[in-house]
Amino acid sequence: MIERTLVLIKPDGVQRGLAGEILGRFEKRGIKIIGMKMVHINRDFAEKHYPKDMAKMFGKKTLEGIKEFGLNTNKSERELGEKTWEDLINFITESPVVAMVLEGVHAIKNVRAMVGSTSPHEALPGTIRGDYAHASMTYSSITGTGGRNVVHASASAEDAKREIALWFKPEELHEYKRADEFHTTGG
Ligand code: FUP
Repeated sequence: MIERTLVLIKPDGVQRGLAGEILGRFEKRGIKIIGMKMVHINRDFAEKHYPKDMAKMFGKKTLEGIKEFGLNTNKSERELGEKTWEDLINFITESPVVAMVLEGVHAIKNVRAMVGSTSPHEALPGTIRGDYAHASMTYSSITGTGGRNVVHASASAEDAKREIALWFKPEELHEYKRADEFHTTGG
């Protein structure tokens, strides 16, 4: 039940000076940081983290958002998706991110819950995205600003495995005991 998950403090989070605040939230919850580094990734690497086939899903979501907010577009679902994906790649490569591997009981689900919904306008107060961002993904798609939702967290066990292997070498992950482990995980 002890899981590992990948978290990124995205360029907006780092530029806004939120890195300490964000990683403090995980630390205080008893979730252990077992790897951490600052990296300025290039486009090749970004395309591995966010594969181009995501554009299809972005196109569908963007079109749904445009309809939901009573707006119109003359662009196709495909055009919208590809543009949103390009904006995301530009955003994630614009400046360094803080990458970390977190470990804890049901860490994948727990961390996702702390991060909140993908679109900050739907993220609940108390979550990271709900406390530090507010613009919708539809707004970022229309304005071309990239999905500035402060953090990334692996969505499933399969994603966590793939993403940890992409971002960290085995020797960059560490084993150590936290002083409060007896209380947080019985360790
Ligand atoms: P999440 O699992 O919360 O990271 O969300 P997704 O996998 O659905 O999307 C990955 C990233 O793409 C999000 F963090 C933000 C960005 N995104 C957009 O920029 N526009 C969209 O319409 C949807 C997602």
